[in-house]
Amino acid sequence: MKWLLIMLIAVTAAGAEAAVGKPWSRATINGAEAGAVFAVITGGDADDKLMAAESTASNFTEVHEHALGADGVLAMREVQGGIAIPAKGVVELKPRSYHIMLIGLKAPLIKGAKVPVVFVFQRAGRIAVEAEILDPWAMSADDR
Ligand SMILES: [Cu+2]
Repeated sequence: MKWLLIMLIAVTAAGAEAAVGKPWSRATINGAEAGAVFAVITGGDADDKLMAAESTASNFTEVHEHALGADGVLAMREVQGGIAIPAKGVVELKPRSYHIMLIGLKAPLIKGAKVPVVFVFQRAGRIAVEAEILDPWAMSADDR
């Protein structure tokens, strides 16, 4: 009983860390060699940052954002310095916004299958998830 109490106190003291919910991706079509992964990230008790992502499904994995380029065209690019995850906040990775880019897919993403992704946070560390692969035109985790 005593050790349990000590463990509970330790967990409480450590506080809640950022979490990755509802990870999803889109099936690739026509042999596309890139894919995107989306999710809802909820902040922990302290500010955090999503620094990077990794996946065994692609040769390169980057954290991307959509932003207006100098030419006025909305384009995606790698996020510099990570995505801020405010304490208790919610940051959604979604189409036309932040996303994890899988570059150089080793195999097509098939609807109904799952793709492994590791989210790397400054505080929360590495969080491994399996993103569900939805329709190629899905716009949210609820599109099936
Ligand atoms: Cu991208």
